[in-house]
Order: sequence, then C-alpha cells, then structure tokens
Amino acid sequence: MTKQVGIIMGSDSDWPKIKNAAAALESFGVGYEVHVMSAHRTPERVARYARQARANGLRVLIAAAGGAAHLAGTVAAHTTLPVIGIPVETAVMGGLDSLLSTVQMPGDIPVATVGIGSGGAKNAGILAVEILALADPALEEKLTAFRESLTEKIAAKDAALRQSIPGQEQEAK
Ligand code: RP5
Repeated sequence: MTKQVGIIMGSDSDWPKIKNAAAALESFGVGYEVHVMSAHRTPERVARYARQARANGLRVLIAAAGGAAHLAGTVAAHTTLPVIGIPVETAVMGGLDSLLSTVQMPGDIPVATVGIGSGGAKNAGILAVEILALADPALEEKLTAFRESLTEKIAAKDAALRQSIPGQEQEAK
C-alpha cells in the first residue's frame, strides 16, 4: 500500500496516546508510516524528514508532541504539505501546555491542530483522509459511508437509552 501519510511523534511515550490516528487511517485503507523524532532532541532529523516528505510520496503529515510541543510547527516550517498537529496529554498540565504550543502558530505557517486526547488523535487521522479525499473519489465515498454509519449508530443509542428510561420510549419528532 502506498504510504501517503507520515505520523511522527516526539517520543515513543506518545504512541499509546495517539495511535487512534493510525487506526483511523487503517479503517479507510490509507497507507501511513510512523516515526519517532523530536524537535528538540533530533532537530536536524525532523528538518530532513519534513523537507523530503513530498518527494518521498507523502501527502499529509501528522505530528504529535507533548509539553513544549514544537514538533508540528517545526515540521510545517520545512514543508508545504498540510500538517496536522496532535497535542499530547501530559501529566503536569493535562495537555493544555501541548495544545497551546501546537495551536498558536504565527500567521504564514499553519498547523491544523486537533483536540487533546484520543478523540483528537482519531480526528487527526480522519482529517488526513478528508484532505486525501479531495483528489480521490473512492476515499470520498468511504467518508460518506462513515458519516452514514454514525447516523445509524447514534439512532440505535438513542433508541436504547430511551427504552431504558420509563416514559421516554417515544421517537423524537
Ligand atoms: C515531547 O516530550 C514528547 O512528544 C513527549 O510527549 C514528551 C516527553 O517525552 P519523553 O521524556 O517521554 O521521551 O517531546
């Protein structure tokens, strides 16, 4: 499978918190590669990776880091590919440190920052799929089917919850 998305993270300790991004890509059949590299500990490797990413066939980059989370911004500085930033949850500040470090980019160099937590990581994967789907009708069909499956899933939850609460069994108007 062609690898169209690069997922990079500042530390292997980030992986358990962001692997939902990879799972989302897998669920849409999108190929990806995963690497650990740090804006602070391996700055030259990050710059080289970002500069070569387009020529290497990648189309979207996802960068996850926690704390002084400069990875996504550093990557964005070295490529014109779209960069999605995942702020990783931290023990000290719950990830607010990561969120502000990732999201507050100066004008000119955007990073599309998702939320903290596993939902944010999942959204990073889905957002990458949406970007790729702009030029891939088959992927767009999968996205539409995914949204329809959500409608069915929530309708089933709605019915199940109402059935469990006396007096709430009626359908919504
Ligand atoms: C960041 O520092 C990483 O992205 C990670 O979230 C955090 C801590 O890294 P380790 O000390 O666990 O390697 O650069």
